[in-house]
Amino acid sequence: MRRIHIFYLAIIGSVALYSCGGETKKPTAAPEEKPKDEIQITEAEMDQGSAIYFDRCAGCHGSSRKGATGPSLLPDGDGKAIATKALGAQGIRTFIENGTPGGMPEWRGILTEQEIELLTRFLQVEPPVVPPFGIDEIAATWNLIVPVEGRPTKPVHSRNIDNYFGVIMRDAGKVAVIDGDTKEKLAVLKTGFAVHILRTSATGRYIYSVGRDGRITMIDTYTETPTIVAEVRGAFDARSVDVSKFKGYEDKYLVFGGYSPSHIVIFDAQTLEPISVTPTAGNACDGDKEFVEEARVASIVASHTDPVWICNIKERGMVDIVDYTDPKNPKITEIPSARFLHDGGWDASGKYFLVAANAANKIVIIDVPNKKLVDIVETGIKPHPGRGANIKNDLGQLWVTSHLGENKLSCIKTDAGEGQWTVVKEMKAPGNGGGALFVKSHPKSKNLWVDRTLNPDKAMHSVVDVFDTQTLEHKKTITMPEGADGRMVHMEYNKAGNEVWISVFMGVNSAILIYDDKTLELKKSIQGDWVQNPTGKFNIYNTTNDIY
Ligand code: DHE
Repeated sequence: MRRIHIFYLAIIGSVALYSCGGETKKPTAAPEEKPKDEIQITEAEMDQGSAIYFDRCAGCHGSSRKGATGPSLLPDGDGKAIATKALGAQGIRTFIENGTPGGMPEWRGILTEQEIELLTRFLQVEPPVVPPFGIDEIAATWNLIVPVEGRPTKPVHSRNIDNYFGVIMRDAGKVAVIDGDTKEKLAVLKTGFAVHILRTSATGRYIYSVGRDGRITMIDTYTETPTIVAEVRGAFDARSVDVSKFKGYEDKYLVFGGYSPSHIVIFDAQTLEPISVTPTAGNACDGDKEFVEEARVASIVASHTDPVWICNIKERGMVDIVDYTDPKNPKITEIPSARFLHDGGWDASGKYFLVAANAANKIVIIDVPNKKLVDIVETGIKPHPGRGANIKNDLGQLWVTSHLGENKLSCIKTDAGEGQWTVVKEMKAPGNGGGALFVKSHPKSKNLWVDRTLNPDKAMHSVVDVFDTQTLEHKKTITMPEGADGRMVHMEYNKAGNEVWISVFMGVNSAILIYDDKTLELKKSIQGDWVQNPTGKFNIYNTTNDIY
């Protein structure tokens, strides 16, 4: 086994083993002489390089650097992408500093000079190996802080839980719970490293967070102030989680998708005790041509119409429909689609799931009750919808996606009639370039909001654009107020659908901005030392009921 990643070490409590050359070596006091052309990197630098890579690069290039949305980054190449040793330090630096038109952000100004220099060496040596992390290792991390019988049976306060917002403070590894009615901060809870998304239980009582360290944290909203009642780690690296929402299974099971190791884990949703682990490695969607070991679980959604979750297996391009009626032995129906599956959401009927196959520039449409592929539709360069937005106008019921790789919003008609499952309208925001990550709307609103977070131009990434859902014309570009600084990211409506909450992150002054959805004027800016790099915001009612 080669050197083990610092994050893996933290969990398995192992001894650091390290060799760039491929053999197992224990670090010794006297460093070996290395040939002149061999990359010089110390063990401490390998650890730091792993940490930076894990945090910034693994999402697109794969935990084991074998490539996904971005190309592989292996010293000797993989036959598809250029070898990092051949690219050399200067070549690697050029990509890191400038990004690519295909959607890789420019990291100059985000990573320090020391971090960039280190990555240019780290990427030229062999990547670390992922140690096993199965049900026993998962169970060993399980921490039931408040057993079910120790929890209140109904809310012990009179607040409106439906309008609570869970807000991710990414770099702080915290989740803030804010009362959406009063805008008061109720709790700021230590969760996991770089929390990625939140989901709420079918009853709306619990909030579950999942972080880049694969840690799930369960928050109870019935207590006076929201409290952490259980936690567990499902993998070394993860992005998604959801709960059982079908009638009769409310708040019963939780599903977790591992990036590394790549597997689906089912937990008891009341306690987070692990029930089963199913590895996701297998053949890619285009037949038996390629066996994919690192088959990461990207977006997950829970069906309201059937006892199933939809788990998207990124590198394999497989949509897995996971039947949870027997959670120890879940029955999985695999639907081959396109690569690389990333983010997606429900159409307005809640019957069809639409997911971005970002490397193919396509949206995959699945008929969930009938467990079959409806269509695969070309939209634009690297679609990135988040969960998408459902709007209705003269063209019919539409599901909208934004794009990372170009300035385009695509509206796919989802209701029956002429043009169903085709792009019936495309829009552009003012200015050049893509970089959009999320779109959002609400059934009670006539607005469609889109961010441009990863656009390299500050004038673009510090604003969001609003379109009229009826005319599909651009209405307004919203700039952030004085005192806030950073990139605008991710919109979320309140329960009533008359306010939009937006995060300002990656800058000097983080903020949560609340806009009036009618006047498009700023109502409130939430700032303070507890507001640290906020990213996703999840209104309890909207998240529980998949309103977007
Ligand atoms: Fe995300 C959703 C993966 C970068 C903020 N992100 C998702 C989902 C996946 C994913 C698979 C869908 C979850 C679901 O619906 O079940 N994201 C990844 C990556 O692999 C990637 C590209 C790189 C990485 O290393 O993580 C990445 N994401 C980012 C960011 O840089 C963002 C802006 C800030 C951050 O957390 O680092 C970011 N991603 C989000 C948010 C959502 C999300 C806020 C949920 C959107 C929603 O409304 O559901």
